[in-house]
Amino acid sequence: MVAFKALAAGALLSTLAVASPTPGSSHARSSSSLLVRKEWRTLTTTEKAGYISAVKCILAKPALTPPFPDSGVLSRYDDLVYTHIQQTMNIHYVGHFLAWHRFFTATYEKMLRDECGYTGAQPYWDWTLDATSEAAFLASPVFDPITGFGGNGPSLAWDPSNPFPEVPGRSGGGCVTDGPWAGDDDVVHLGPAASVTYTPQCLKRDLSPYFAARYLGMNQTQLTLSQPDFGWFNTIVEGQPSFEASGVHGGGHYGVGGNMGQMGDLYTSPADPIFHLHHANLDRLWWSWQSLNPSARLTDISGPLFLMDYANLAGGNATLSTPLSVGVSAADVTVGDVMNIEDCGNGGLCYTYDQLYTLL
Ligand SMILES: [Cu+2]
Repeated sequence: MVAFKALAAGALLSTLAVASPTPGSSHARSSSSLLVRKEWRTLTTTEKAGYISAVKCILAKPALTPPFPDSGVLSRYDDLVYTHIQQTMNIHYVGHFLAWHRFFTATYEKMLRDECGYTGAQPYWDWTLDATSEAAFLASPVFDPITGFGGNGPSLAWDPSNPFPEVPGRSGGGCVTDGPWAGDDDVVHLGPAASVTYTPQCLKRDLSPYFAARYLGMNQTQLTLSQPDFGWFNTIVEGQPSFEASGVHGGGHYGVGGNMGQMGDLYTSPADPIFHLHHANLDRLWWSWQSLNPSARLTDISGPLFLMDYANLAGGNATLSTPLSVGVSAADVTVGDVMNIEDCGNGGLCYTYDQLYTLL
């Protein structure tokens, strides 16, 4: 087990600090066309409804992935879940983890806009606002039954013979009982785990307010933001594959998905629409970190090409030339293509955030 040099350093402060977006570089950019991503709770009720109805639309649009026997890839939404499942072992615990997920959620945002008439930007979920206590987490606006994504599933016991360790503090596990997908037994078609054959499932959540409060607070966020280079930044975001040493990435996945919810499934996690709000905030945290020193950090990338290959025994490190693919939903790009979110040049991502994290 690696001892993180940074774990001793964190200044534990709990107030949210924000700043205006910092222009990233001199790339061609038209500020009028930059999409500005906002925090979920700051959207109007109408904007929230517009987003959720676009998600429902993309869940219903026919897939583009070529059919295969017993395919569970039925919708455009499934196209993205499918490519995430197929690439799971190549896009986590690697140097291009954040770049791939940045591209993934930007592709989803583009699909909602281009294919479902959504006019806003991808919202983010600033979990530091909710991880102040277990009760505050449970009361998060993202779980609102009317204006959010619904809440927890009913509590199901954990089978002690399951070899996978139990997520500490998990409290649900069943089908969500309120919100836009309550009562729908066929909202998820893929998984569990790496299964890609059609398996109709409800949306499940297994909230752990304990886990969320432990790993999604401002202290953990500040610890992440204070890292000196990309290698350390990415290492602290991802944390260790242990419930005793998570980072903010696992904090959101296991805080929402526990063991039995889709968000806690490394492969199928994008099946829960909250995935993209969580990953938008991870992306915002990376952009906040980049914006603290753009001249160095718009090109700073490192970390293994292969899963947890930190000693480079299987291969080299990710570079700006490392290719990224999200399957049928977008043309392939490279890590270098997604380093600057405010790049509105040819094929650039061309979005930004209304507020960034700052070092406290
Ligand atoms: Cu992922």
